[in-house]
Amino acid sequence: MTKKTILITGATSGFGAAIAQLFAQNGWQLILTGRRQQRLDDLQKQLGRMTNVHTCCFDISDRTVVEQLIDNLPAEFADVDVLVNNAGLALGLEPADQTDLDDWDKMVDTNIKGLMYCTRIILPIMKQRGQGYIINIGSVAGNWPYPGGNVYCATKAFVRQFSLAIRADLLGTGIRVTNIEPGNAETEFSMVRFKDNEQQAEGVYQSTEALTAEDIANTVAWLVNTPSHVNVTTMEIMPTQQATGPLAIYRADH
Ligand code: NDP
Ligand code: 8X3
Repeated sequence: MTKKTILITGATSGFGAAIAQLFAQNGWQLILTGRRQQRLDDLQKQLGRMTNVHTCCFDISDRTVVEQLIDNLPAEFADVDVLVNNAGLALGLEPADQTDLDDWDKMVDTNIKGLMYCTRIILPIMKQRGQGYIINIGSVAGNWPYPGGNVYCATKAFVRQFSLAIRADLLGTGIRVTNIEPGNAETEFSMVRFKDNEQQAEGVYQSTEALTAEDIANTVAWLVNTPSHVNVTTMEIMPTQQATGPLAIYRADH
């Protein structure tokens, strides 16, 4: 029987790496992307013992390179069954008037444009086959803004609305779309956000029990195994130890 194929962007750490591991164990063949060649080589070596693995090292915000991905796919990987648009990042937690504009650009280029490009190149393959599943990794940040979240929150709100809107386009095609919206999860996310400041990054997970990358991988596997007539539109997943807070009120006398 032909193996099913999953394309995971940002497979070199965190959620992406955990999804790759789980799907390899479950007998899927993998297309794995990221910018760190060494990590991709390590994944190829490790997971290649279990299944067929094709790795592509590129920056998803580079449209030309993303467009070449399809042309360079070996024939046996061409029928992509599932695309997990996972690659993404937050940079900084400063108030909007103090942020580095380069950080804003990078979040928009990666979380919005990169996700758009990957979706656009894969959709025709799925449409032609009359099946497929796009799983976007949004965030609670797309629903619940917080101080310093500014552009990161906005990029994840884009992911939510884009997911809903392409579902509307894809009605009748057999292609499913889900936006997973995780809350606090312990990965390299905070080291990236705080630019390798370990103390700040560790503080995010201190004295609480965050989600793990495996929690999200299990969620992706569960979604993919739902019957093809079922489409889970949105899934917000928080750690038990996380909840929304009250609206803030500024009081001039404090
Ligand atoms: P990690 O930092 O561990 O992983 C991020 C992945 O994205 C890496 O594999 C990285 O690979 C890849 N990536 C980042 N930028 C680019 C780029 N320009 N081109 C290609 N690949 C890129 O974080 P997570 O696993 O936590 O994050 C995965 C997704 O989950 C992100 O979209 C994030 O916003 C989202 N998320 C995370 C939450 C959390 O609390 N951890 C909660 C909610 C959502 P490389 O560096 O090799 O390019
Ligand atoms: C990551 C979760 O709350 O740090 O998307 O934005 S949060």
